Amino acid sequence: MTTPFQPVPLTTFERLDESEMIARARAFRTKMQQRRTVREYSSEPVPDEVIDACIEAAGTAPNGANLQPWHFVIVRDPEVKAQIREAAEEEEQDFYENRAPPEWLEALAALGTDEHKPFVETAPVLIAIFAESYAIRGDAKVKNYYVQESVGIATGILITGLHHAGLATLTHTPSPMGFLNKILNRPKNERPFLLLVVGYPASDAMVPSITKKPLGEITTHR
Ligand code: IYR
Repeated sequence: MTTPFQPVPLTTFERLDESEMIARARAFRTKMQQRRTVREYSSEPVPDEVIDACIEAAGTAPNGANLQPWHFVIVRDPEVKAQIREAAEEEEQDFYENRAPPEWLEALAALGTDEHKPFVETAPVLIAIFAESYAIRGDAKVKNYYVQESVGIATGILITGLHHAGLATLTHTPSPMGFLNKILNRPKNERPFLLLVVGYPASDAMVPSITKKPLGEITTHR
């Protein structure tokens, strides 16, 4: 069953003056330069409306064949957070003690991360992001395309939206993350992509002293 191509006029594109474009791009850059990954959270609750609107924004992401291969589980229940923390710390302990090669630990040294993940319980919201490797329609498996790219772009929009709305985030990637399917009761066509920790920073939150590569280092003109 193929859906026919039925184009409609583009009505939402906003053409701006060049000066306005430059001003907006620079203001956006400044805003994004203020984003920091936060590992110390206040337990203060955050508005549901903010989370919902940002997830709806994430759901606008360009994606393979518009199949929208993502699912977001919003976790607020302290008991579920505790289960996730326990499972994540178990994997992380094995990672830091046994599985991580020395060069990986060396690359992480400047971030000060370790196997302890108190933020999983402290932060008011966790968003577990799942990538649908395939969809299920009736009894049939339907293939999805560019799943990693699609979910990665959606996640970027989500992180940007939450930052823009005044919340801090942490992209947590306990590895492997299969425990999220069990705890959150998600089907096996969904693979855990990332656990996004969301909330307000603790009043005394500290962040690593790191910098971003300058423009000249991340670009080439041809
Ligand atoms: N998943 C581990 C290790 C870790 C890996 C990378 I790459 C980071 O940028 C940060 C942490 C952890 O969450 O501690």
